[in-house]
Amino acid sequence: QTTLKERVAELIPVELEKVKAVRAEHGSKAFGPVLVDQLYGGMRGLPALIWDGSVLDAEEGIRFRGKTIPEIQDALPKAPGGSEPLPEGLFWLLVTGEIPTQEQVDALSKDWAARAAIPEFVEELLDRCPPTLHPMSQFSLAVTALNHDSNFAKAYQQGINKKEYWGPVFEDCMDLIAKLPNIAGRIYRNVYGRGKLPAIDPTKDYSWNLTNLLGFAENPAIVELMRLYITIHSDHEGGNVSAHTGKLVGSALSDPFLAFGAALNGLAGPLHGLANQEVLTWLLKMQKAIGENASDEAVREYVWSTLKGGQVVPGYGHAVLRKTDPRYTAQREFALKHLGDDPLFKLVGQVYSIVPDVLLQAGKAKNPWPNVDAHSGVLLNYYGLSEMQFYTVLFGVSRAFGVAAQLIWDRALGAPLERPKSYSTEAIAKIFKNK
Ligand code: FAM
Repeated sequence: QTTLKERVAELIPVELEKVKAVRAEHGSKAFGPVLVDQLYGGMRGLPALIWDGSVLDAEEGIRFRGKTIPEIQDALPKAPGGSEPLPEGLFWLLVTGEIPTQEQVDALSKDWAARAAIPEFVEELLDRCPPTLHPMSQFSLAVTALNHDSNFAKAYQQGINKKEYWGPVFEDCMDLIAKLPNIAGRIYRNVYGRGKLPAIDPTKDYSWNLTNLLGFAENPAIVELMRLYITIHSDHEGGNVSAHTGKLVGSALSDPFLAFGAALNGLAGPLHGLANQEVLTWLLKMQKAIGENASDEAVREYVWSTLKGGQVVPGYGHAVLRKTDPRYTAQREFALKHLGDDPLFKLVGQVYSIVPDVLLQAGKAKNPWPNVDAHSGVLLNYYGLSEMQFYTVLFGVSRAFGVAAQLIWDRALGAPLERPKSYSTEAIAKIFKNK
């Protein structure tokens, strides 16, 4: 059985040749004009990055190495008796572009279980955090502290040939992913008083161990949800805040722990990963205001009051998508199978039938449809994981898969330091005065 590292080593020379050929043929060609508005408007649509792991189509949604979510649900190996893909297989696909065998996936589960322990000083760092420190701040603090044992940082200090960078970065990325369940589990148990962490079970897959560390693994349905959850939150092409931050910081040759710690701080933003938490907060506030089983009219009124209050409706809209997020649809299908007539699930459906029309009438949002966050909290809450301030930590565990895959390939392909040009408004006015 070829290991993941062996497969990557085989693929790198092939990929280097491919990139060289594409740049030789197209390197000096232009995409088209960059508009002044793009400099003020968050670079929407600006061609600026390369990433092969996933590509986002505004109409169709995400494709992981060319495959849609239903296609990977079909193709990727599953747990015995399970129907959701194992995230270990998704990581193999993101990194290699190939579907792994069950044995290769099982080998990843074992490798990550073997690497899962975190340093004692990091445990103590987390134990010192007040429960009032947001779980995402604790998460990025612990991940940054893992820099202490970074293979890449050590190799760089000892003098490593840049052609070899990808090796220690690969090791750091495997350690990073492997150590997140113990970090997430410790934060959850510290903040919500859930007692001592169980040991990692080396015979179980990543999602089972993560769910067990949180204290929910006795219910196989939530372990299946965790497999789906980690798979669909992993990567969303290269330009979203967390993926792009990881890439940018990694381009300075900060090791994967520093790069992913930075990515987590971006994910902690309410317009990005924190929407995961905000959606349930908003739904519960709405229920408190207009009661359970409220009429469509009452829900519509409440949505309007959110907008009139100058706030966003969390879980709706997207910077690229212009249709319902297939990550929302995948969660809805899971809910239809498992959640039946859960009142919050029904409320999510009712909100889905009302919000897009209101956003269209309000006339500002370019995408009135739900994104990945509109559904995720309701699923976790149904299984008893009701602490919504923790939800984005789970999003972060998953996003490590995409950020890590990019960091391996960026170093393998020699991606240079990222340094776009900034302008002053005064300069803009001068440059374009007579144009
Ligand atoms: N509710 C209210 N207003 C919204 C909106 C929403 N759901 N989505 C967009 N708008 C507004 C937006 O704030 C902007 O208003 P201003 O001109 O006053 O600034 C206007 O519509 C045009 O924005 P846009 O071009 O349609 O969207 P952007 O590309 O600027 O922003 C999002 C994209 C995701 C930040 C935006 O849709 C939003 O704030 N959504 C709610 C928060 C959320 O669910 N974020 C999670 C996104 C998810 F993909 C993730 O990263 N996990």
